[in-house]
Amino acid sequence: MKIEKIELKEISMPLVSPFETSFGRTTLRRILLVKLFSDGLIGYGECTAPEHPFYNHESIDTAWLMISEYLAPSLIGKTFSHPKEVSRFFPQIRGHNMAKAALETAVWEFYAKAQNIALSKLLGGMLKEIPCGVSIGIQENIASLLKKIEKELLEGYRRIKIKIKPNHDIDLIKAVRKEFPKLQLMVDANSAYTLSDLQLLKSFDDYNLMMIEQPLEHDDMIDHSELQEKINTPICLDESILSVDDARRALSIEACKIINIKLGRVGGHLSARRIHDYSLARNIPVWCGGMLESGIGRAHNIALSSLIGFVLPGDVSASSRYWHQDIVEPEIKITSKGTIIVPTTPGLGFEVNEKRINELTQRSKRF
Ligand code: OSB
Ligand code: MG
Repeated sequence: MKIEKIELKEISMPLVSPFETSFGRTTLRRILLVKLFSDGLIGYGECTAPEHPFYNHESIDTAWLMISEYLAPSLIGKTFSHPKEVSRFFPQIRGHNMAKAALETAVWEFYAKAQNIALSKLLGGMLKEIPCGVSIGIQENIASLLKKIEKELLEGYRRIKIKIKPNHDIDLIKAVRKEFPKLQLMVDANSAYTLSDLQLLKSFDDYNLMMIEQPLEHDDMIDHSELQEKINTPICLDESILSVDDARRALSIEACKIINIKLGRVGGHLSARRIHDYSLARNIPVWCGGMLESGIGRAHNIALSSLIGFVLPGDVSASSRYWHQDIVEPEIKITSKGTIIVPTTPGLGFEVNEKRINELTQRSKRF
């Protein structure tokens, strides 16, 4: 299979409601889309890099640069027999996994279409529907957080994740727990704490949290290991895990008990599947994280989540939570059981609305 042409587009999509984490607030998503052409087929990928380099070192602008200057040119005209080979064609660039994943995932989608099978099937996914949770950003006050949780539970979501940061933590946890004693609840700090917050983090143990996601520095497994030894709440690593080697290192020092797998952060489907397989073999539960994706990235997340190790509900939820109108059809919906049905049609299993994409396009480039 020869990659004949690559198209890169930046689209701009306003979020239905702003999303706030410990590192900032997003109201408008700038999203980079990749379209690969070969043998009359198209493969779609999405770059999950955010607008600013606050979650990790990448931003949409660094990804645009990496893809245009290094990654896309290295793939043009190359022939491959399986998407596993894609990274071999990339130049030796350190990091920039989200930029790489945009292309890598597009190749998988494209290959699934060429084989006339669903991407989930190509990846080896067995689950027919996936359990879904929601990630709720930092709200104005506790009352609006409780209201939002109630609404999501009515929609059918099975687990609620709330974002916390210093001075926006224990009071929220207490209030949510009091209102919803049986709720599957977890918190995500996005690296907002240090070991000096040990007493506070230890106090979370009283609230039966499923896990605390990335409490400490994005690149510090040693401190997470020390923290995990001292608290009962399982630690889930997000930012710290960029590869299966990171997963191996983290588990070898018990820096976490759960791993959040994000396609962009780990560099694509091959790496995501390796982390999944490694964790599964060690009875470490994994779940699929989200980066406020459009329908294309979301559909990739659904396919990934069909692997059997994804036993915990992911941050993969319905299009309507993010967008007034998504760029795929039909929109991604959840069932009354709080699941998403894994599509069985070839590739991503959703139609891409090119007309809508064109309306949203801010810049584009062809290779
Ligand atoms: O840490 O999981 C995170 C969004 C942007 C950056 C980081 C994170 C998130 C989310 C949202 O939690 C997940 C989603 O709903 O897509
Ligand atoms: Mg997170």
